[in-house]
Amino acid sequence: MAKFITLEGIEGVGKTSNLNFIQQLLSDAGHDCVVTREPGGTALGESLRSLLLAHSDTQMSADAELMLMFAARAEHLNKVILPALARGQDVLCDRFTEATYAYQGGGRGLDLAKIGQLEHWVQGALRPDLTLILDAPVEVGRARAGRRSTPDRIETEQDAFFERVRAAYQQLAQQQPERICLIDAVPPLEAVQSSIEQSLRKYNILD
Ligand code: T5A
Repeated sequence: MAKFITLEGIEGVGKTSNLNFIQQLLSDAGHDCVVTREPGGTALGESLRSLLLAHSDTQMSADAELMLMFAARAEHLNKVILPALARGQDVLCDRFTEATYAYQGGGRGLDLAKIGQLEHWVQGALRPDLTLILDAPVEVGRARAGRRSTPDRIETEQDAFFERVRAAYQQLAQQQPERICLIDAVPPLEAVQSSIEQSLRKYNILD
C-alpha cells in the first residue's frame, strides 16, 4: 500500500539534504515515489508560498498565515497527494501539518484546537504514515542555514520563536510515537541518514 511520509524540523536542520536520500532508499526498494513540498507543490501553492515567505507583508496576521498554509494544503492534497496515493505511489513531502502545529501553534501561539479544526476540515482522517522530525538546537540550524541563502520572512524570527517551534515538534513526537519519530540531526549527515534508514524500517515503510 502507498505510504505518505513527511519530513519536518526547524530551519536548516537538513530536511532538503535528506529528502533525496529517502527518495533513493524508496526507489532502491522498488517504491514509486512523488516528492513534493509545503507550502507549495501546486501552481496555487507555490504562489501562496511566495506570499507567505516574502518580506513584502511583514505584518501578516497569524490567523491569515494559518489559513494560507491550509489553503495551500487543500490544493496540494486535492491535486497532488491524494491522486498519487490513489495511483499507488508513495508521497514524500518536505513539511506538512506538523509544521503548522509547530510554527503557527508553538511559534505564533495560536490555539491548537483551531488548527485541529482546519486539519479535520482539509484532511478528514488522513495523516502521514510516518513523520520524521529532524531535531537540533536552534543555533545548529541557524549556523547551517546561514551558510546558504538570504533569510525569508519566517527565518527572520528571533531565536525564542524557533525554540518554541522546536519544543512543539518535540511534544508532537512524544504525543504520537506511533507515527511521529524524532531524529537527532546534530551528528554528521551520514549518521543522520543511518538513523533515518533505521526509522523507515522500524515504521514498516521499508521492509
Ligand atoms: N511553514 C511551513 C509554516 O510556518 N507552517 C506550515 O504549515 C508549513 C508547511 C518553509 C517555511 O514555511 C514555514 C516553515 C518554514 O519557515 P522551507 O523551505 O520548507 O520553508 O523550510 P526551511 O527550514 O527554510 O528549509 P531549509 O531549506 O532552510 O532547511 P533544511 O532543508 O532543513 O536544511 P538543508 O537541507 O538545506 O541544510 C542546510 C545546510 O546544512 C547542511 C547542508 O549541507 C546545508 O548546507 N547540513 C548538514 N551539515 C552538517 N551535518 C548535518 N547533519 C547536516 N545536514 C544538513
